[in-house]
Amino acid sequence: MVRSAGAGTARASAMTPLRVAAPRAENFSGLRSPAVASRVGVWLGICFAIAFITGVTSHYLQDQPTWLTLPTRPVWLYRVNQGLHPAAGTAAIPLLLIKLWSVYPKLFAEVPWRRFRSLVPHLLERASIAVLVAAAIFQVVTGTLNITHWYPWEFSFRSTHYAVAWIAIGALLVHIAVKLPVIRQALTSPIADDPPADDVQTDDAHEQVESKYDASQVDRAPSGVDLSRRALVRTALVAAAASVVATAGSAVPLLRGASVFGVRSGDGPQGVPVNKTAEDADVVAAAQDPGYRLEVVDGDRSVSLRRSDLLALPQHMADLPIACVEGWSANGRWSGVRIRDLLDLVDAPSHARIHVVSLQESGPFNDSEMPGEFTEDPLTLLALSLFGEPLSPDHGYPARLIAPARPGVLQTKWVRRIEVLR
Ligand SMILES: Nc1nc2c(c(=O)[nH]1)N[C@H]1C(S)=C(S)[C@@H](COP(=O)(O)O)O[C@H]1N2
Ligand SMILES: [Mo]
Repeated sequence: MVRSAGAGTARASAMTPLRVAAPRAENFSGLRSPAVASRVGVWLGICFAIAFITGVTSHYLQDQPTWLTLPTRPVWLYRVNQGLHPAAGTAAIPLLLIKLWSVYPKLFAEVPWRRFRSLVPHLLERASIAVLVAAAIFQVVTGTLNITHWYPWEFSFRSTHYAVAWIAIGALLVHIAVKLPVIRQALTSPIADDPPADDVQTDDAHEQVESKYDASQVDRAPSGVDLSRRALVRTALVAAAASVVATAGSAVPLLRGASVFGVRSGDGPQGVPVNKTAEDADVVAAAQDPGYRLEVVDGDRSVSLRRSDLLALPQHMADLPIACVEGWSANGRWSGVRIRDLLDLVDAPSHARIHVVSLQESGPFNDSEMPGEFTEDPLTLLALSLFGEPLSPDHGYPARLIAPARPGVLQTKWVRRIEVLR
């Protein structure tokens, strides 16, 4: 919108005919301000808090330390946790870009070299922000690439992403503590009434700017193009919401049609996505072998069962999701034998912890452990079928583990051995 010279208020300009003008660099400079940085920062902080809490939760649910009794209800616990985690990280991407854009001139702020008392806090603040920005970028980049299964690095994704999360959250808390006075001031005054950040170099300068500053000039751009801070913050939030909608269909069936960047949503045999196919896992022949036997072992007691023996045991049904650590998830209607019933065949004690081994010979997820709270649960099955049909090879034929509220990586496919741990 172009405003004729001297048009006083936004209301007046709204009545002038629309003409298109490209924004110029100086149109943006008034948009940079603590007002924008802290409002976008609040939302960014919320995203990082959600990503951190769900990330740490996922870490413990996957690690299953023996000192922790894990929840087995609600059955969708991990599905929701792991749907939120990448959604929060994805929403953070546009917010982070706008936040960095709005504060980067501070990089060029004057360093108070001669005033030692200001110098030390100044440099410490710069260092903490450098750590925060580096850690934040590292987290969204590695997280996004992990979802797409692209690993252009040597390090372990999971342990590095986890370690850097603590660095990021620590640096974020330091940043919030240091900035609290500025944040409080910026959030409690109207968005337009804040001096542009470009002019603010030191705290002393801040005061000078404020005194000579005319707030009414700032919520609109100086030379004609109508860009307001309010619109910028709104745009940041819309962009964040759009990124969530574009990806969250992997976990939220209602959004599937809209999720153009969603990975593995609803495709795959039997309507459930697959990360590792039978072919990738090199189990095609072993899974179809008529000599297949499931071994259940507790010390020197053991049983060996064909698939037909498993089908002859009492069958139970469970509606449980597969929820991958990458964020995609899907419900399945599984049926098969209760793990507890299998453990009874070898007189395993109640709440036995077990080790489950796949026909798959190599790969990080070819075995898993299951703590007692899951082995005792009536919904924990050695599944033989999905939606009323025998498991497809990609979903773990002849038999796979399925238990409530658990990360997908622990739902071992192509199970050949269940061993009680002592
Ligand atoms: N043996 C074996 N089981 C496995 C895996 C694997 O690579 N090998 N992948 C796991 C992961 S990461 C997930 S998310 C689920 C996916 O199950 P689905 O392919 O039936 O959807 O299987 C799990 N079980
Ligand atoms: Mo997974």
